[in-house]
Amino acid sequence: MFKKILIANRGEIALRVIHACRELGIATVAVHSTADSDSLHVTYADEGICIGPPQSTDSYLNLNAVISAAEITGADAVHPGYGFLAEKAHFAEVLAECGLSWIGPKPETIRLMGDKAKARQMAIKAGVPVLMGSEEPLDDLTEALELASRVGYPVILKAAAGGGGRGMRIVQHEEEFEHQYSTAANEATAAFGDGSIYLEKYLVEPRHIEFQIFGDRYGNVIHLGERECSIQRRHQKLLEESPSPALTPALRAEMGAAAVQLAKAVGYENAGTIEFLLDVDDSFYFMEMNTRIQVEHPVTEMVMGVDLVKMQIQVAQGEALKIEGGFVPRGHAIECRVNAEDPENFRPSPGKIITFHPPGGPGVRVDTHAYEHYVIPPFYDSMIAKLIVHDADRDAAIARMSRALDHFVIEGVKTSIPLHRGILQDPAFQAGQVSTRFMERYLAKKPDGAN
Ligand code: MV4
Repeated sequence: MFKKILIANRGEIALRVIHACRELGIATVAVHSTADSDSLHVTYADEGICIGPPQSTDSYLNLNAVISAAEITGADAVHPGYGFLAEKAHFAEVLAECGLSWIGPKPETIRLMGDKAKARQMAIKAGVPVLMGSEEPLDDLTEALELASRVGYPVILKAAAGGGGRGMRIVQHEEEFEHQYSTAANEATAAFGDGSIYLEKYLVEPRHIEFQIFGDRYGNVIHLGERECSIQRRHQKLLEESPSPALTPALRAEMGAAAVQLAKAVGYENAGTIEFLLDVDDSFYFMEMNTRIQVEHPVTEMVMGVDLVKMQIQVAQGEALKIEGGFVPRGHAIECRVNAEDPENFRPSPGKIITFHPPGGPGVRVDTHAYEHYVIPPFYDSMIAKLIVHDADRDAAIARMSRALDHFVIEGVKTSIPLHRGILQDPAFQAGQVSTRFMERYLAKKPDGAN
């Protein structure tokens, strides 16, 4: 059993992990940059240790500094949160060499699923549907052109080392293929040091639906339902909900079984997410797997009545998943990501928070590291809070979220709260008619951003 966990992260997720550790009776070590000395994750942890200057490459991404902090403080395990070192297979390997436990999937699984072309191959092998496209990375223009015409335009070129929207190129017509192909390969080499690209049929207006999966070291794998994540802008999610208004119980069962099948095929341990694209005709296709706890995990926690971070720690300690009785979804949950940014142009709005009154009441949860007089440093992500609500059904959850947003007072910095208010009032959103194109359409209708 773990006695002390080092949290290799900052912000709300570092606090979230501290809450889980405290409830399990496990001591915590916070690491922080010099810009985060006054951060709540440092205050709430049992110990805090500075690991470097503000730039994350010199602190939160500096694996030597993080591992030294774990050794100095006598931690026996590391929780990476999301972002930073969460999907760095090498970091997990070095921890093992130092005799430290890693709260996450096996390094080889992280590496395998981090290669998006290999992940696609694994999905094919596991019998999980993928879009028409290449089974191997493309290595020759003529061959790629031939494949594209067989698949039919539009097609999408994706970097194997990309993911989450990085390193993608859409090709509408054959005439632009050669240009897009060489641009994609060059960009992938420049950005990732790996020019491998693969090709898929491009779906014009899908939904992004992801399944929460969980595995233990005894081969048990379960899914905990899905999250509807179609409301994004520039591949940054803004609002997520569970369940998806698009899924029938039958489709959920089918997609959930596919997700579990793939996770089992790769021997998955700990928390993970299988992302699907859902087409307008209800056909679904594997897109990517994320080998970490995600920002939007609370909507699953609210609907399923579980603590995913505690579960992560328990399975990393060698406990078996508790699956007797199964997991029964209840009601509907929505999460709004509150970013310190200008809702008109989405530019970051760091600085000092003058007033901070989070909402409360039944079915309202606020995951945040912010507080009155907190100074948001300019070096990191602009997300300062996650507002999550739960209620009996989708309409009730929307009403509860609208009320909670109205009662969330933040002064001193600009936030995305007005944008969320606007989204919740949108007729298409209220009808559950969302797709990856939703924000594009919404912002075209409301050029002022919201209100
Ligand atoms: C796609 C797609 C359509 N067809 N692949 C974006 C993030 C990365 N995980 C893959 N992405 C997409 N892949 C095919 N074959 C559309 C997207 C996509 C998208 C996906 C989810 C949420 C928002 C999106 C916005 C634009 C494009």
